[in-house]
Amino acid sequence: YIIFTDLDNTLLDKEYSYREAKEVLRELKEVKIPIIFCSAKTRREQEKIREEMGIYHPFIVEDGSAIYIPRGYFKETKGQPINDYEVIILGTKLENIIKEIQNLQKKGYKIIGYQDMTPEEIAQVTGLSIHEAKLAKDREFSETIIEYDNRGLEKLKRKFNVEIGGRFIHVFGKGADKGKAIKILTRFYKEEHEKIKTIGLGDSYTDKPLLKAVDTPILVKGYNGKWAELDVKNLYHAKGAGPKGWAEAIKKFVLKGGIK
Ligand code: 2M8
Ligand code: MG
Ligand code: MG
Repeated sequence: YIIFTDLDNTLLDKEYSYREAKEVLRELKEVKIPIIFCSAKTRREQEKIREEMGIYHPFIVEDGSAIYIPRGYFKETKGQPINDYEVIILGTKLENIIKEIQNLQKKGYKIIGYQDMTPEEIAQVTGLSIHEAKLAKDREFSETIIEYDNRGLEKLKRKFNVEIGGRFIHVFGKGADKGKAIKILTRFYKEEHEKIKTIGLGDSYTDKPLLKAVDTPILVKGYNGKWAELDVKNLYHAKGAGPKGWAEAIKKFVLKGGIK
């Protein structure tokens, strides 16, 4: 198995902790099963989480806008070499999005995103620490919108993908797609290992393409006690919310009934 997972409210709980999945993560590392983050979070946010968890597999950032592959991870070079990574970009640059937002702001539409806010303000609305808020503000391919009017959003939709994330509105390039990024990575793994099966875990509407792109799709419960309503074939509904449901499903499908 390889595991594709969303982060916020899936592997991380509403306080951004993965405590409830820690044991299962340890076990997965022991059996060397790749865990691939696929999230709205930025490269820098995910790098911090990778360090904390000790996970060094490829990862998908900003709602499928780019795939970061550690250099030399696959036998062949897969993307554009940038620093320690080979990078495949599906989305658009942040500056293109900001240009359009500023253009609409000048015309009187209300659109307020992270780039209009200080790290302190971002920390306030998200519950991230100020350091984490800086990492979230340091975006490359998408903007997170906190306040808006619907007419402004409609205008933005003409040029970009505009979706409701966990709590906020995410604006990213039309070419970006969590599902497409997963399919590309799955192909790379299959070039090297014939019998790869994929499992995907998510909590919200933006995870639909992620869940559709894997063999075994898992939906964890939200913190409102409910599952998001998603039309995905063979969707397994984990009983727990966030990392609790994550651990439960991984034990059932990947570790086959328990941990050592
Ligand atoms: C934003 O993403 C979340 C999860 O989808 C949301 O919209 O609720 C992004 O800005 C992400 O980069 C950030 O870490 C997160 C913080 O809650 O908010
Ligand atoms: Mg989520
Ligand atoms: Mg997410």
